[in-house]
Amino acid sequence: MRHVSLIVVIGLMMGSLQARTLDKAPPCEKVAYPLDWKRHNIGKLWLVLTNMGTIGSGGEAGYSGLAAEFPPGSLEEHLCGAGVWIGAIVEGEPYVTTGYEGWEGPLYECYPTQNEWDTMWVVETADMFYDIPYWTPYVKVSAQDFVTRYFDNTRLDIQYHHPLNIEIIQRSYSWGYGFLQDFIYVDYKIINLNETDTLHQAYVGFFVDGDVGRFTDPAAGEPHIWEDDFTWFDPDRMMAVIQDAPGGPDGDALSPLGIRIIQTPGDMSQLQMSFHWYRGEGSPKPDYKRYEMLSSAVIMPDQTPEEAMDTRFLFGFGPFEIVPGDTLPLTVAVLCGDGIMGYKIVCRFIIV
Ligand SMILES: [Ca+2]
Ligand SMILES: [Ca+2]
Ligand SMILES: [Ca+2]
Repeated sequence: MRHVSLIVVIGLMMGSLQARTLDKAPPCEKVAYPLDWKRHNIGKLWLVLTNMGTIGSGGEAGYSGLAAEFPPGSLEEHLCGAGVWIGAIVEGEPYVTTGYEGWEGPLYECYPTQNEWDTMWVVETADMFYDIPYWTPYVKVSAQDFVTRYFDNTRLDIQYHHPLNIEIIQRSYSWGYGFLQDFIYVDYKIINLNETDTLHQAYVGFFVDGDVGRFTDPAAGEPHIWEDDFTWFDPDRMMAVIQDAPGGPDGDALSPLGIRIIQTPGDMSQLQMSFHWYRGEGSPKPDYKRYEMLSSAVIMPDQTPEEAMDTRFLFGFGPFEIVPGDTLPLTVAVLCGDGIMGYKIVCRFIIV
């Protein structure tokens, strides 16, 4: 469930106003940043992504509606909001860039540039040439590719935000047949833009505030689907999952939602993973606490259905060393399935 502090809202408004004042030079009345969202709608998981590092949470990019509906038309929601986090040690200090954080804020720390083409590119036709300035020529890989990029140093007016100086190129892709319909792959290329600073002991994380259940009235938020969810971790599959408990205000949801590591550089069996679940009030802040959680190597015991609540989790993995100019590439999958058995079958077939 969303919780936005007034201070953060005012801060964002002021940031936006300042940015607009500075943005008088460009020829047309464009917005300060070309924030954008797109929704995968070719398979059974209709998932929204943005050019801000968020998964599902498209509010600032102008999206309102279901964030992760499975199956289409069911009104079964799975996400309040999620986002990629990158933490690293720079000159001895830990910093974390948060694509989305749903409670303490800053809610968003990643933005595209002001170039009008820095929106989300939709690539659905094989024989077209897509002149994506930072990825050309672009060759499509699925039935529906979305390509975008953002930076953690576009906006320097975000309170409490200390940029790592990274660029992230993001590509999500999906298909519309067989078990491939049940998940979306997301590639990230995390580029260290610093001239001299290596990002030491870097960890990547996914913060997921899942709200899982079937709405009757999504606009009114009825019923309160978020009140009876629980999270669990599968270390063998390198996957963190949120699931609806049976009964409760929203009855029985069909599908859980999981985030699974598919590919990283190096020996994946040596990855150090962490998994924490908590209520909104338990959200880590400031950056050094976020970094501690990302890098802790602690796997909390699974939450039981009896412990179901409005829960959220942080799933971290690393470490990586990213030298100046270098790129850390990785791939995750966002998964749903036809019931918990269907979900486990999808996990068995997914390509790792
Ligand atoms: Ca629920
Ligand atoms: Ca339920
Ligand atoms: Ca939740």
